[in-house]
Amino acid sequence: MSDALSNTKTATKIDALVVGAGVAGLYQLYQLRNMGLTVKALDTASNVGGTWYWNRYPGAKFDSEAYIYQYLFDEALYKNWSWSSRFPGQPEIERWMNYVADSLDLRKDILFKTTVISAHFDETTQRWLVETLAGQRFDVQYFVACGGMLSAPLENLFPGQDSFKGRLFHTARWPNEVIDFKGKRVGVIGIGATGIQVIQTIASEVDQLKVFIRTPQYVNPMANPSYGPAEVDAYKARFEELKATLPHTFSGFEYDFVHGPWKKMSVERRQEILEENWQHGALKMWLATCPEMFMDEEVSEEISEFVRQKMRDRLKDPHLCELLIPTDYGFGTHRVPLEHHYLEVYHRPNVEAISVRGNPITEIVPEGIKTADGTVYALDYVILATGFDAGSGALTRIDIRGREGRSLKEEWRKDIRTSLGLMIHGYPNLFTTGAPLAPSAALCNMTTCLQQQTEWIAECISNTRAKGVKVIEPGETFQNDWVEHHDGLANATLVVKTHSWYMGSNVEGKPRRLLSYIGGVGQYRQKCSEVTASNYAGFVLR
Ligand code: NA7
Repeated sequence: MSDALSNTKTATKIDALVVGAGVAGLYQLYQLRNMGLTVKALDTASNVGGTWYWNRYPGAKFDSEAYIYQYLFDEALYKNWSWSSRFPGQPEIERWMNYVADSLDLRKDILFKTTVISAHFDETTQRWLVETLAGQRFDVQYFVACGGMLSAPLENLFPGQDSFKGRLFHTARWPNEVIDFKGKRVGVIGIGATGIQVIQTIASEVDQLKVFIRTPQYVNPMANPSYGPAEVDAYKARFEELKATLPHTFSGFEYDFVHGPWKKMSVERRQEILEENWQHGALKMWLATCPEMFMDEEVSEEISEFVRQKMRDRLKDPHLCELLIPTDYGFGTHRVPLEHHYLEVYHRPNVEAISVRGNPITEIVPEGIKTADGTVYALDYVILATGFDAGSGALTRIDIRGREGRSLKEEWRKDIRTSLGLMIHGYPNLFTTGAPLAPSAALCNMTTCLQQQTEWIAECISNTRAKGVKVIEPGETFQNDWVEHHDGLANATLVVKTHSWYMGSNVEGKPRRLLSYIGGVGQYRQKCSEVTASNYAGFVLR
């Protein structure tokens, strides 16, 4: 333990500390406070929102239906908010998160502009000592990390970034100001869900847009109708139904696999289903066509080819098709972005798609982006839509030390292991949401899963306190069994063969493992409930 942390005299002593004031952190704070605990939430941001505070880049919006993304624990909270469309943009989502914080009177217990830098478990007191960047200290029984699955941006990727004469942005650290793109030469690196939203939004504004493409991306057009009073009333009337069904589907959305064995259906019927799901204009095509898409090479190829043809029909130009249509991995084996006229952007005369697959970006120079062949692309703005150190990054960017001084960062450098993504062996009373080995953002509608996880945590704390238990920690065997179960499911799928943040392969040196549980949201929930019902069998309670 550091000298600073060993000095507990100046530490604020409370029951629980929550990291993060996003979807998970807000609800976790609310629950723990309602249980009578003294609790504070800390956030680096200057306001609530988490993901929806940071990701204010042009075109940022939901890929989950708004009425599905809302919390379902409080009917009034749900019904007193109305969305303007099926997939609204970031400003509206940020307003909603502020509405939640105000409605639940959460602000009084949140410290903004406060970054947790370390959390050390003190074996003498059996409590966590948490320190912030500004030197504040907290002495807490429960350390609840709700820092987000996609919150540690990959910002410093290229040598020479500081030398760039123009402005350089990472999408997840977008400034809270209007950026004028008129007359600007802009380079975007990355075509994940984020890059696509940026590109389709700014293409018509900029003077020149250069898109640097390493891996082609399957896309699915978004249908985004506006909502008037009739539509709003209709989805609000489904509150009870949504509450009853969402937690039990494969992905926490309202749709699920319903068609039975894929190969038993006729080719015509399969095409009909694909067309229907395609026209649905949401993530249904990906998350509710058939489970075989994730397991069976033939089915994967059939569905991938359907999507490729849709893309060819729009792109037309063979060169663009070659650049932008994936051929070496299956549709849905990583996140499928929704888009709106994105492919058509490449037909604009001011837009150029540049493949950096065999000719990687080597550095950022004062004038712009330089590739391995020596070409310098002169730019005014560089936009890094380069993603995140997902799942583990929010936790390893904090110096977390468990029993016997073990370092989470060091341990996860070798192997990323958790128990249900909710706790970690060796780290008593550390609770996590959106962490590896739970469904999380990759394979779940985020709010469905975060509600379930924060409720499990609150119940665990309540149950153990009621029994006079001070400390709970998953046993090594429990954790090994969970990792084995998780890997068993993951390794039977095609997802583990595809490069992406899902596998941690977007971060150099990160151990490769499917970060999200692929057994389904319903099954995950059941397994968590079984642990609770068994009075935490396999966990050590002291
Ligand atoms: P993603 O999905 O991780 O996408 C990052 C993109 O950046 C992807 O196209 C990468 O190409 C590209 N990238 C990263 N590094 C480089 C370098 N060095 N050169 C060229 N291209 C690079 O992040 P997003 O922010 O779009 O989305 C993350 C999640 O947020 C998303 O899945 C949703 O759940 C919400 P690559 O594929 O690695 O070749």
